[in-house]
Amino acid sequence: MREPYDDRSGRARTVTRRRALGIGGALGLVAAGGLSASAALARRTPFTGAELRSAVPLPPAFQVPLPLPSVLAPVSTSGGVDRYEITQREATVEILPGVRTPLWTYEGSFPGPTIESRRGRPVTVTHRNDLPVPTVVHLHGGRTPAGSDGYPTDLVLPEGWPDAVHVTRTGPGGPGHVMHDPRAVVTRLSRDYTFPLDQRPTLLWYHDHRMDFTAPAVWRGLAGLHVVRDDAEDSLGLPAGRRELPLMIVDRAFAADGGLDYPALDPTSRERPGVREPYLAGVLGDVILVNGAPWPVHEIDAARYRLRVLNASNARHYELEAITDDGHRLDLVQIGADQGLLAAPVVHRFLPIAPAERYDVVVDFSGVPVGGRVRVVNRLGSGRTRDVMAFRVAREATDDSRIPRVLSTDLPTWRRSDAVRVRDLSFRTGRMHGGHGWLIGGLPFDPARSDVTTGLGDVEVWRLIADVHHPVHLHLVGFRVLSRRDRPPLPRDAGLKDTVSLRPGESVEIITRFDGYRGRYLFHCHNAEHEDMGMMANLEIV
Ligand SMILES: [Cu+2]
Repeated sequence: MREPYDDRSGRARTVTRRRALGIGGALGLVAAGGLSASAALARRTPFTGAELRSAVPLPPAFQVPLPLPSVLAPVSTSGGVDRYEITQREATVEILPGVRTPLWTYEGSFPGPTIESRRGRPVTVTHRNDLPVPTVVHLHGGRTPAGSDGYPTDLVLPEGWPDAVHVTRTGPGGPGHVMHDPRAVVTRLSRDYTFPLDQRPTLLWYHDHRMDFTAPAVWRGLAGLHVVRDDAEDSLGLPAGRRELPLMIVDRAFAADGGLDYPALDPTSRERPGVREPYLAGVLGDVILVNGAPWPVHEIDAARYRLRVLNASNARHYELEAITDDGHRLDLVQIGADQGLLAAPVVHRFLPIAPAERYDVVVDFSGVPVGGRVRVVNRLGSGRTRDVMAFRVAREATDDSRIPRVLSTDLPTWRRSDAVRVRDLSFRTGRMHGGHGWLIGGLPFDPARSDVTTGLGDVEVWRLIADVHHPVHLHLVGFRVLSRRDRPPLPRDAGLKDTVSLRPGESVEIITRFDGYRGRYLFHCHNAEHEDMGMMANLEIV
């Protein structure tokens, strides 16, 4: 196992351990020894969570072609608004060759169809829920009015779902904990989500965000991409067309019947949330899927490619590197972060990516001989989870793309002195409703409680501190990383972020301005199991 830490040197310290520590041990230590001991322990673990083992034969790596998610056609473009319709429904899909896997999908596919949009041109998506459970859609990274942001209790109930059940919660600690949210706006069968998309161009993604059941719903397939573009970005000359590839990376595990395995306490996701004990810290799978295909391969030109990478995994972290078959490592030239283009490119030899983070990178394959292969590997994986995908260079090609030295000039330049408030927020394990939970500031999520209230337009500094890995995500606003471990941010913290990866024991300071819309939003850990087990809080903008 390696200790992933310093990506500035490009060298990770290598430590040998008998085995990865289970979270039971790690959590016990958190309870017994507090943060510092758990941090010392967990710093050696490359992940937070426990891995499921698939019960079907797995295909060899780099055989299945990389799928590219289809782009959804609008049903109407009149009145200055693009209108789309998406049906959420069960579908059976062949993910592993020869294996039929039932999924919950957007429009029958995993990933769901991609929505392509332009900055400032509103999009309305009518989601129809034909699934057996309530759903909620959140556009991750979208600057969206609160009514369309997918608050976890703003449910879309399926036909036949009883009216009263959606406000009753049976917590992981047992039945009887009732949570009522009088502000919830519940609809039946369908809901229109309106996205103004008045924001920097970037790769967003939409996924389920239902109270207590986000993790199993996303695991079953409720995730898709949404790209925002504008003229300024189009004019940069970056690799485009078929040389721009979205890469949605997830891990999954497969049960003996071909279905996705998931350690839910309630496999129907109807009443009882939570997962079995060994998986409380996060569910990891032993199969890596890119755009829904296991360890795929993609044929390319010997040219530059723009790779728009999203880690849509529930809990797995990656440190991606691109290695040729003769062991040569290709530079990953980062041009964008979660919330769009950087000011200038940042060159990485490998790139850590936490759940929900996106990195926009350009890789130059022109030096790879025709017939050569470049593997994308995860330095944090082991065995089969070390491989992610491969590119096979199929042909020589001309390439008139470029990476400008100046990518954007519109990044916010908030200074510490602009902040009207500084908040301390801890992300730690603890007790919730008599059972295990994940807490922010010592409290599990409660829709009825006010956690953070801020004024529209206020600049704030948040000091975040973690026990184990927690990727922290703010709805509505992008932020900049001010410091990490009281030191300057790392190269990968560049640009405008909406999710920041906290390593075990780490503190990170972020700065943002709460603008756009008033209303009730959220911030939370994007380890989906942590999120379902309490690690969410209200962000009220007044
Ligand atoms: Cu977390």
